[in-house]
Amino acid sequence: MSSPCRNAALLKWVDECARLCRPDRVVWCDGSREEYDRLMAAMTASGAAIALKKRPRSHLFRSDPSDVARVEDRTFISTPSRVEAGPTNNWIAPDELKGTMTGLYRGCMEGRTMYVIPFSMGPLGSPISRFGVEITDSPYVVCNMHIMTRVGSRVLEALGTDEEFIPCLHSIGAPLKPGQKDVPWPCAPMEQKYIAHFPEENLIWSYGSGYGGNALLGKKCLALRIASAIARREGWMAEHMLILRLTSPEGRRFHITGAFPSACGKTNLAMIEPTIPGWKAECLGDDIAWMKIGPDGRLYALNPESGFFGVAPGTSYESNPAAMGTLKENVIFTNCALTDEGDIWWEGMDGPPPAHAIDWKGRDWTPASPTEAAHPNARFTAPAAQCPVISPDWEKPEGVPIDIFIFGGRRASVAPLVHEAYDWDHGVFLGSTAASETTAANIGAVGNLRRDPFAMKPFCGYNMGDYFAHWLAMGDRLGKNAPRIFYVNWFRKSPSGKFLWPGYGENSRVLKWMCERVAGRVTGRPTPIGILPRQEELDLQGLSLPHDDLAELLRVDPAAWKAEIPDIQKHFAQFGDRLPGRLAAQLQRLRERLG
Ligand code: GTP
Ligand code: SPV
Ligand code: MN
Repeated sequence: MSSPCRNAALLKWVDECARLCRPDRVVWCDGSREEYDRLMAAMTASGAAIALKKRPRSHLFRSDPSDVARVEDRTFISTPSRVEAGPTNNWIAPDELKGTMTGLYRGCMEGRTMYVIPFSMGPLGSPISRFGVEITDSPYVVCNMHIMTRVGSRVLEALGTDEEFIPCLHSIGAPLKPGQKDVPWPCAPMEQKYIAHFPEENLIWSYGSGYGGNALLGKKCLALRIASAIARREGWMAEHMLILRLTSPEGRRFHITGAFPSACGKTNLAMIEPTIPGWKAECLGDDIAWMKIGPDGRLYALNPESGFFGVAPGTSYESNPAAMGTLKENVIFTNCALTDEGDIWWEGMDGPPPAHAIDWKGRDWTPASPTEAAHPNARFTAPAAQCPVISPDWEKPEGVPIDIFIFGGRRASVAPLVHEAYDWDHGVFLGSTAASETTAANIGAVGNLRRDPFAMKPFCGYNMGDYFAHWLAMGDRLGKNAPRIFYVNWFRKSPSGKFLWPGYGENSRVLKWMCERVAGRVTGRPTPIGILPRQEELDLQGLSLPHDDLAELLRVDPAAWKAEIPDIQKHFAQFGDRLPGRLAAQLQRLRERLG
């Protein structure tokens, strides 16, 4: 094994992993275009990938039908004591989990290649960035990492002889016996899948899945679960947030981050094309924000990723033209349908559905078929730099100063279109009690309302009660520089089940109201749950919205909110003495305001 690496700890770790996993060979990834093309060509030749005739350098993959999304039930925060992981995380003691997983890793790469991927989360040279190294036996993961992170020789150079990195060990868990034929998407059965985090030693071990956040370990594992634990220790924030710059007709810039649960609209809002005249939007990130307090006392946000791993179904020129513009070339599509012309398709794309396609399971499909052509969690992996509305400042090493935080979720009733928190503590209360219907981004039931605090339930690497306290402490440090906090719900439905709000580009109308609140131009109207827009404060010019729908979107029903209180109480109770008293006080104040 010849290696271009001079980092002693990295060499030692790679050697240990190779001895344990016993791959046929070890390859150090250089992150080059040639490497990507070589791996894609090999996967196309083997039948794992399909080269798309209609999109240059783009490929379609079909996963195993059992391996289509994150697996929250198989995701673990392995701290020495259960209480450090907290009530919202699965926990197994580190010794036990390492024992089990070492057993699984033994010989797990036989017949395969072990790839070593040195990567940076955040641009090289940024004080906010961190290095990771992923070891994987999946060439699909290597190509995705090329797009989602900064991979390669420059990182290895920066790692020098002794720079720190976060080790991320991944295996699909499907060794090949001599002569055994491979399948297009090898993976292990559900009960052998483990997505494990050891925050005390900044270590990630993932086994058995090749899909998305289970396998691209820079993303949820490093940039959220491990980074959130580091951020708490070091006094910064790692959040499941988009980053957006909005410029008013007068040229005033507002930087906005938004935390919505998985498949609840971050990518769409991040790439918004405002429908109101004169307002301009630029995208700085669609899934993760790392935020630090700058020398001027403001909070600066940077997207640690370099690509989008976005939900495909529902993406169209109508709903998200910038995403469609991003997808013209150099894209990996996973679990989309294949058209007879050699292009991809999914439900909700512009125009009529194709008369015939091959569905995500590789079967013939027509519009008359009883099942969807694309899996609901079908995704695209595309370079952020290709996005037509990417901000020229998206890789600015120090990030951008945040004015507005948005929380929200998918809720058919109760939560109005928008409300603003009275102050920081109230905003943290809104984030900590956020509720949303579950989506196909996780394997499990879809449409179940659950509390997903700060959209971080699946991604917080430590006790969520302590995470709430960390948010309060950050607010104390930020003081008057703290971003204003809003809560939105694009998903309120009529009794007949229709979305009341048109969403997408029209969400700019709500963003405009937020900016005008920050600029002190509108007063809003106080309600028991927070400040709502007066009807005349929402710019609805050019939008034909039935008056009754608008009234319903802005309605606060005290009875419905009173009915929420026992559930919030139960939600808070699970944190025991880790729940900050300031949040219990906020619940009490909500109760009093509701009368
Ligand atoms: P993750 O990548 O899983 O973290 O998700 P995300 O938050 O980036 O979600 P995304 O923007 O990809 O949206 C997921 C789904 O919500 C898609 O099917 C969208 O079409 C739909 N969606 C997004 N924004 C809106 C909106 O404003 N209104 C409605 N009705 N649907 C929306
Ligand atoms: C999410 O589920 O929030 C995602 C997709 O962004 S994954 O990377 O698979 O977690
Ligand atoms: Mn996400």
